[in-house]
Amino acid sequence: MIITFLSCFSFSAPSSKADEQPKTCSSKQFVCKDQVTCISKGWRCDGEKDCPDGSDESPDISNSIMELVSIKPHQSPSLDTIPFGESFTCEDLRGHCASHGCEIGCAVTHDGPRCYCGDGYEVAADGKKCKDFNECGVYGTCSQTCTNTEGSYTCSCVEGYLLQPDNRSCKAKNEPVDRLPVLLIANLNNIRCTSLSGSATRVPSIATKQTMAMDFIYAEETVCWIDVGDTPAATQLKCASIQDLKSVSNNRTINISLSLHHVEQMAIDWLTGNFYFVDDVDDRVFVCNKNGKTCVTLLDQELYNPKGIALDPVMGKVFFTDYGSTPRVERCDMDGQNRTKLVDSKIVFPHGITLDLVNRLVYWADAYLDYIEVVDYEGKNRHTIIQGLMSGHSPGNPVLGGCLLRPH
Ligand SMILES: *[C@@H]1O[C@H](CO)[C@@H](O)[C@H](O)[C@H]1NC(C)=O
Ligand SMILES: *[C@@H]1O[C@H](CO)[C@@H](O)[C@H](O)[C@H]1NC(C)=O
Ligand SMILES: *[C@@H]1O[C@H](CO)[C@@H](O)[C@H](O)[C@H]1NC(C)=O
Ligand SMILES: *[C@@H]1O[C@H](CO)[C@@H](O)[C@H](O)[C@H]1NC(C)=O
Ligand SMILES: [Ca+2]
Repeated sequence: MIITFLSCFSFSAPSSKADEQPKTCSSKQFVCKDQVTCISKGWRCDGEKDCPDGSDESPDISNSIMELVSIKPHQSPSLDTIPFGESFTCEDLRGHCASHGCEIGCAVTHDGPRCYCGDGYEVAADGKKCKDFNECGVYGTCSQTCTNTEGSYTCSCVEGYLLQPDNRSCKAKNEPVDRLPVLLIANLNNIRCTSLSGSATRVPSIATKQTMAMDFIYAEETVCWIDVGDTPAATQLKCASIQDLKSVSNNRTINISLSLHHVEQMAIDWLTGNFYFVDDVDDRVFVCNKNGKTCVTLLDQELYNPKGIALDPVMGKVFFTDYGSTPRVERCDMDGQNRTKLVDSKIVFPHGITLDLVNRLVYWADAYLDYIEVVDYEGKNRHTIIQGLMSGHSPGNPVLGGCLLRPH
């Protein structure tokens, strides 16, 4: 909720003043009566003369200075202003507030005086007192665990993660410490391991044909990918071990009884070693066991172009995207049961999908609407993370498939 306030509340007056005298004032500034000096709008009616002619404190201050100020209820007033045409004087404003009985701060709005509170507080139900604002109720306050406190909040991290200097973000610990985070990047010719720190350690690359999908089993230091061949039979699931991120070994093909030729994405259940695939031509989601001998189709009804897949083996959930007549983000159990729509509005071309396993959130990218958004496992609390990220990329471009090696 945003409450709009009229300006002219008592800001504490900054003592420094602009040396220059620009002829055009920005929308956040007040033009003094001399028509030359620009001062911060927050300096008006604060009991201190900031304009050379004192017009910012003039008792007959004209309606030209009256503007609406938007503030969030739990924050101090900001200076985002909208023109507002009613005539008040500084005295009027102070008079209105004097009798209003605000605990902390008062501002005059077109509905009369309104109280506001400092950072970390919001106006209580009586409209006058201030009470703690629950920051943890706001999406994105902390990257993992949030604890509300009186007037503030604290963020903490789950096991395996370290709180960062911003006191809000969590980063995976390197455990063991000599196992550095690595980015795997697949392109037309190889899968390359790149050190995230940019250090010059020699990291191996695996020669491939065209890699369509890729995932990593952290505990086994194994990367698996689909090598697309010219024919369905030549399209194979391959895996290789990258020991200590130094050498590639146990380079192998896993024979899969179902065709992988049109598989868009895959995900490995690191608890069972099962492989999950989405095929956007045969329009199905299927799963194969670790040795590829047994494959089962999980879903093949009401799927039009399944594109992305992500797993939460601990919760036993599969998440996937589908586009076509009704683009969607969906969820089901790892056996295909309990299929549930999470998102089916404001979505056109959902592509990649990934999970925040700690906070149980689902992120997906829409290549047409050009956003990355997030919902919880129930499809609620939807937010836009990035808008306009992929401008310039067309959905058909071979986008690099990267995946971060981190403890699951
Ligand atoms: C994080 O918390 C520490 C200890 O409470 C404090 O010294 C530091 O200033 C905080 N950092 C930020 C960015 O708020
Ligand atoms: C993996 O095996 C294939 C075929 O055996 C071989 O062509 C390829 O070079 C091997 N790649 C690595 C990185 O060992
Ligand atoms: C996979 O199939 C090929 C022939 O189709 C066979 O030569 C190979 O031994 C099989 N590999 C495994 C691990 O079964
Ligand atoms: C999933 O389905 C099973 C039975 O099919 C049921 O017992 C369970 O409560 C369902 N879970 C959810 C989250 O709907
Ligand atoms: Ca609080």
